[in-house]
Amino acid sequence: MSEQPPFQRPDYQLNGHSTEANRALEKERNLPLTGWQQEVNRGLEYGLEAAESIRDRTIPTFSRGELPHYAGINTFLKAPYLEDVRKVGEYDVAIMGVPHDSGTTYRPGTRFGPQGIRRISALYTPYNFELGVDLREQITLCDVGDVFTIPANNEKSFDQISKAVAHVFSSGAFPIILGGDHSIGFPTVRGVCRHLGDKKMGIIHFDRHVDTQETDLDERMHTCPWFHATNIKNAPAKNLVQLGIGGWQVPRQGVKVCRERSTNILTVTDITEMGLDAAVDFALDRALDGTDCVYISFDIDCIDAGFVPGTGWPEPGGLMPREALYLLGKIVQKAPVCGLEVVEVSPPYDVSDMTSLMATRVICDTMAHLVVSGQLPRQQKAAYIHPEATPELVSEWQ
Ligand SMILES: [Mn+2]
Repeated sequence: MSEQPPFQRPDYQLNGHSTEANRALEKERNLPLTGWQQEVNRGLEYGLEAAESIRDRTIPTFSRGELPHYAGINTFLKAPYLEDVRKVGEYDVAIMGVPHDSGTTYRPGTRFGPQGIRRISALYTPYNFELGVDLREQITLCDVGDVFTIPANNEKSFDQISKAVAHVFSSGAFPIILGGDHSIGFPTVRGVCRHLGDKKMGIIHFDRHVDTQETDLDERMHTCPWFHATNIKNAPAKNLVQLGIGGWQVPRQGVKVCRERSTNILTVTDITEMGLDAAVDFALDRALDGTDCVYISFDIDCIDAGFVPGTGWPEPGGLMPREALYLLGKIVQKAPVCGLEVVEVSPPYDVSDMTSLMATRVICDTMAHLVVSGQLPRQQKAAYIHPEATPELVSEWQ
């Protein structure tokens, strides 16, 4: 019998570069543990030292931080709940819920979206392996709770939402909005635009649906946000980029508006055939043409329905989660982003919280890419934030 040759360790160097995993191992080395230590100290102070049988003396008697993941009060990522919203400007990022689903035209439940997303966000640590980001160490995050929306009244809810978003945005904190159905896309954009002065935003819209018709069922429903948002002078329709559109749920009235206003649509096939990087370039080229920042509106139904059953209008054939996260990450890294909303998560239709988890992933990835690209933490307010609120220049809708 011939002897077994000695085991040769395979060389995982790819084209002369180390693997992503190897780079990740190195990145972690440089992350501090200051925030973690502060959390431990606070836990021991507020939550009492643990019983004597507990050997790990960083553990308090009452859970007061990240651990255990199944314990505690669920703000987003267990960030501090900011009861006094006047202090929101002291944070880099503010999470706000918009529990509004009166704009829904099929199955409801997105009023529970903020609750569902916050609940499953407890599963996450603040650290991402590949990106080498630890949010607890690198940014300050708060959860301002929910906007007081008015059930069965879209217009009053819109006014509340715009006022809330304008408050957070003008404070300098980066606004992250947990929907809610997509009708909130109009008042969120309106809220940001109030503090853009003469600056402009492009909207990058992930969705299977165009959401561009003027009315639906005689009201401004979740099929209508971009018709009204792009009537605002700070948010031109030519800078609206719509990624993932297609299938059997795109109303023809909306298609007509996209044609008339020359919005920029890529279908799922467009994106996969041109390639993800080319799709990112297309989106940035259109969204940043003559504008100062980009607002991201992420409808969870842009992802194939098999991955996101908990949504109002599920549609097969959408983006794969990896594709959507790749597009999002590259866009956030390359564009000045002024805000993010994640909409259409409907926990009553969800399975194992997987749709809410996808929303959590979108939010955490966005924050991490904002850190990687140097947009967070902010050293000062972004230049496009105008301190004074501008009166609405769009005619009243009746
Ligand atoms: Mn949609």
